[in-house]
Parts: sequence; C-alpha cells; structure tokens
Amino acid sequence: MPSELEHAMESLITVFHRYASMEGNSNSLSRRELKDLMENELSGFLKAQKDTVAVDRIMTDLDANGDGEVNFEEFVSLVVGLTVACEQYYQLHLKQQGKI
Ligand SMILES: [Ca+2]
Ligand SMILES: [Ca+2]
Repeated sequence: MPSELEHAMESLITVFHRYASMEGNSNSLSRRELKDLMENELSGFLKAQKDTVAVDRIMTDLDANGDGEVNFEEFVSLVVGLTVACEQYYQLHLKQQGKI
C-alpha cells in the first residue's frame, strides 16, 4: 500500500493525464485542458482565477519551453508554487493559534 506522500504523487500524475488526454497531445495540457483542470481540480485554491485572462496569464507563466502547451514538468511547478503558498498560510494559521 502506498504511503500518504506516494499516494499524493500518484494523484498528481493521474489528474494531469486525465485532463491532458482530452484533446491533441495526450502528454500535455492545451489552454482548454488547463482551464478545465483549474476549474474542476483547483477551484478551492483559485477562486479568483476563473476568467480567461487569468488562465492565459497562468498558461504563459507555466509554459517554460514556449510550445503553447503545459507538460507534466511545467504543471508540477504550478502545484509546487500553490503548495508553498498554502504551507505559508498554514504556518501563519498555527502562529495565530499560538502553536509555534
Ligand atoms: Ca492534450
Ligand atoms: Ca510547454
């Protein structure tokens, strides 16, 4: 049975490929696939990002190799960035509760 962390890594891979295989290249996210993924899988964390302009900006930011698509490596940098932001928020929350 996979550990909690291994399970999280597996989920990242599964979710990425579920959306990446919807159209075109099945190993990368098109603009529309990225938009669907963000709307369905990151709606709690990205409430303010639902407009198309924000999706376009995120797409451009993520597309490190400039091919107009987001591959797994580029996608992971989004998840890492969000996770770091969440962890900072989590620390702040603990501090406010006087736990650290
Ligand atoms: Ca695709
Ligand atoms: Ca790319």
